Amino acid sequence: RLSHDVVVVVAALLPELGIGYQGRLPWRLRREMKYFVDVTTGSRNTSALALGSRNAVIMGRRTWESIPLRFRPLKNRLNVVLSRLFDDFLLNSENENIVYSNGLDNAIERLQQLESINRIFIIGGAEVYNLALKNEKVNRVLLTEINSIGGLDHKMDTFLDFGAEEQKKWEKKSTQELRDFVGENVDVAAEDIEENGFRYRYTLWHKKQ
Ligand code: FOL
Repeated sequence: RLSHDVVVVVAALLPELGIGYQGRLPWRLRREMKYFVDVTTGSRNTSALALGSRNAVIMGRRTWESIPLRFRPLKNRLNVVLSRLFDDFLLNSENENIVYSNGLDNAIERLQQLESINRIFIIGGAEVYNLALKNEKVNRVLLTEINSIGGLDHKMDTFLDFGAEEQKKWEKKSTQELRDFVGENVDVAAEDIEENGFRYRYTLWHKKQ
C-alpha cells in the first residue's frame, strides 16, 4: 500500500454542523458511540490485528481532556494527543498506547512510517478537524449526519467547516461503499437511526481527484 488511509471521524448536527457545547458533545447517542468505537478500533478477527497492527486515533489536547478518565486512552487503539507545547513525537514512557505530538502534519507523517499502524483516524475537536479537512493527506470523512427530531433547538458553540463550499471538494459515497470501507463487523443500518430525540445516518466521503 502506498500510504495509510487518513480518515476524519465526526458526528455533526445539521444544518449548522454543530459538534460541541462547552467542551463536550451536545448529545448522548449510545448506538452512535458504539459505531465510533467499532469503526476506529477495526475488526477483531482480521489478520491485521492478529499480526499486532492497530489503528491510531489523533485528537487535540482539549478532546483528550473531554474523554472520561475511565475511557482514556481509548482502548485497542494508539492514542495520539496534539499540543503545540509538546516536543515532536514522543511515546509516553509509562503507557505504550499514548503518544504526544506537536502537530497534525507531523503526527500523520510519523504514523505513516510505522508498519504496525493500520488506519489513522482524526477524532477532533473543532480546531483539529478544520485543519484536517484542508490537509492533503486526509482522504476520507466518516460523517454522522444528525438531525434533531421535532425541530428542537440544541445549544452549540463549536462547528465543523464542512458546508456546501467545502463539500464540493468531496464526493459522498453509497451505503455499500461505506459498508465495504468499515468492514462486515461494523453495523451500518439501512435506515436512519432514532435515539434520544435525534435522527441520524452514517455517511462516507472521498476526496475528489
Ligand atoms: N465521531 C462520531 N461519529 N461520534 C462521536 O461521538 C465522536 N466523538 C468524538 C470524535 N469523533 C466522533 C470525540 N469525543 C469518547 C468520548 C468522547 C469522544 C470520543 C470518544 C469515548 O469515551 N469513547 C470510548 C467509548 C465510550 C462509551 O462506550 O461510552 C471509546 O472506547 O472510544
